[in-house]
Amino acid sequence: MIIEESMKDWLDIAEVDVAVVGAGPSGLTAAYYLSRAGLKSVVFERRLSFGGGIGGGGMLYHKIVVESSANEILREMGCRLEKITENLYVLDNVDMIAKLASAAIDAGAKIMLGVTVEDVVFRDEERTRITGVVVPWTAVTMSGLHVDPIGVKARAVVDCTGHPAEVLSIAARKIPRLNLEIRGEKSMWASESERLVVEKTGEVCEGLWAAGMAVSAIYSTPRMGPIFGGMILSGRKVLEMIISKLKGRNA
Ligand code: 48H
Repeated sequence: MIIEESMKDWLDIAEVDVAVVGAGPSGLTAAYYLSRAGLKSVVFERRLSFGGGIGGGGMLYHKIVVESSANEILREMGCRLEKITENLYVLDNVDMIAKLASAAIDAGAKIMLGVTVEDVVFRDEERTRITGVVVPWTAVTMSGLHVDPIGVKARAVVDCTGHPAEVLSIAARKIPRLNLEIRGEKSMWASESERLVVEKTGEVCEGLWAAGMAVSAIYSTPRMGPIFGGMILSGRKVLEMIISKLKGRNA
């Protein structure tokens, strides 16, 4: 029964509208909005848990800070926030992890744990286009066994892997025609970073999008420390952009 039901899910996600890589704050928010908008979405998460950097709070203290612009979104997803100053709200890391994941799952997103995205699928057309991701089990990657992975087709792939921007880095290294360079984030400047990470969220090359800290890594914007509002707003923005892109492609 476990195998049969799991296989049904794998068959279902063999081809999706959007493959989100990473179940941190930006990935879970993106998955929530994408699924709510009716797009078939899957989140591949390397670890056996979701939340990404949320669990570490601020230097392991368990409170998370967000700006008022993200407060509404987090409330909508069920989080309990406390207003501290005119523009800043705090909440518990575990509250945020649980509610973000729950909201994304209830909206219809499939979150697959223990699956690492180790490559992308591409096509060289007029422009190079990313058409999916390549996934082994994380356990296989860790064991070093030679097991060839499978490809999952996606109309859009969103890199939500945080600081290392893993999917973008792979594409940059293995598809030189894309001319991508991952220079990494700059040192800390919180307010500027929060603004830029949202402003620069979007499609990096045909079919491959960036949200969250991956945006910071590719555009070399400053880091913000444990302020998570930009991650949430970035996750929502990517949905709006993907919808208008996919609609345009269908038209
Ligand atoms: C499958 C993968 C892979 C892979 C990684 O790090 P995250 O929390 O990412 P964001 O961008 O949603 O949030 C960033 C935030 O947590 C943070 O670090 C901030 C705000 N820092 C500021 C500062 O100044 O330090 O989550 C990424 C998730 C993790 O769960 C990884 O395990 C997962 O992606 N992941 N999953 N395949 N190749 N790479």
